[in-house]
Amino acid sequence: MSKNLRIAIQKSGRLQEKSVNLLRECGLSFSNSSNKLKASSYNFPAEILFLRDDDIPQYVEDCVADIGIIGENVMIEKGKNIELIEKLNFAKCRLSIAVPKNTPFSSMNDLEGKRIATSYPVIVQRFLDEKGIRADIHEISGSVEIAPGIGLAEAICDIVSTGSTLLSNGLREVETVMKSEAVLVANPKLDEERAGLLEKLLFRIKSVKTAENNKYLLMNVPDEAIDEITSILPGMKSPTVTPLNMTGWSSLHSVVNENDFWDKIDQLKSLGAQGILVIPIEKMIL
Ligand code: PRT
Ligand code: ZN
Repeated sequence: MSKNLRIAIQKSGRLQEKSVNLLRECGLSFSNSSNKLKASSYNFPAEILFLRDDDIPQYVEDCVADIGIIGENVMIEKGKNIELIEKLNFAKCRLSIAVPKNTPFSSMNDLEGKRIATSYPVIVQRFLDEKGIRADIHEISGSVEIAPGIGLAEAICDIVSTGSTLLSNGLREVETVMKSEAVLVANPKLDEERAGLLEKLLFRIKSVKTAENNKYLLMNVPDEAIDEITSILPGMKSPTVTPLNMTGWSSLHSVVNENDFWDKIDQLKSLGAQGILVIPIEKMIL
């Protein structure tokens, strides 16, 4: 009997929806009802396991799941024997040290001998060791941001994304310990069949990621500007140019990266491009 790739994703929480969407964009269809523990994909040999994110590293190490999607912070904190396969570009955040907003802070040395509340004791301890600082780590599992207010700690180390939780609790971010995003992890010893399935899925994930980072551009350009526009919009090979039913004008199609998107648009406008349409790309196979 041929094997399934067992994929562990978060059952509910911040990673859930995007993990499901990513797998669906990779062409896996499966039912996603919140009370289920697992679901089979109808059209790809995969089984999706819905778990708490904290448990995923252990399950992947133990071969209960072959691969999983978790935050990099959880991957590092758990320290299991699992492999980081691909960063996934969502659930971006950072793990930061914060102190009450009126507490003076000039460097981590100010935390020598102090108490730091966190849900990430391993990562914080490693960070303190690197800096040569001795502090007491108080592990708490939730609502870390209230620790200084109730006298449990002088500082905290927690996940920050917009910063509004810190702000509303009268805290100030003073040091970034690590950056994190969702990552695909795998058991390092997958058998050949499952490693092949992972390879196939990874190819699809990369196509989805590339597509997300690129836009399809369509515009009308004066013929005399085509050469210059081609040089700033190389596209995947070179742009497609077709004549318009109007002398001196053509339609030009190309692909542009999200990172320098607005710069390119400014350049195109100054070269006389008109009627620029920007279209999302669903998949991009390079
Ligand atoms: O139930 P389960 O154990 O599966 O879920 P969980 O409650 O442990 O995790 P969940 O769903 O909260 O987060 C899953 C992962 O999302 C984390 O491990 C991070 O990798 C990532 N992530 C991204 C975040 C955030 N952004 C985030 N903002 N995780 C938590 N937060 C919390 C943070 O703890 C703090 O309370 O949001 C608050 C800060 O947000 P801002 O926007 O106010 O700064
Ligand atoms: Zn969790």
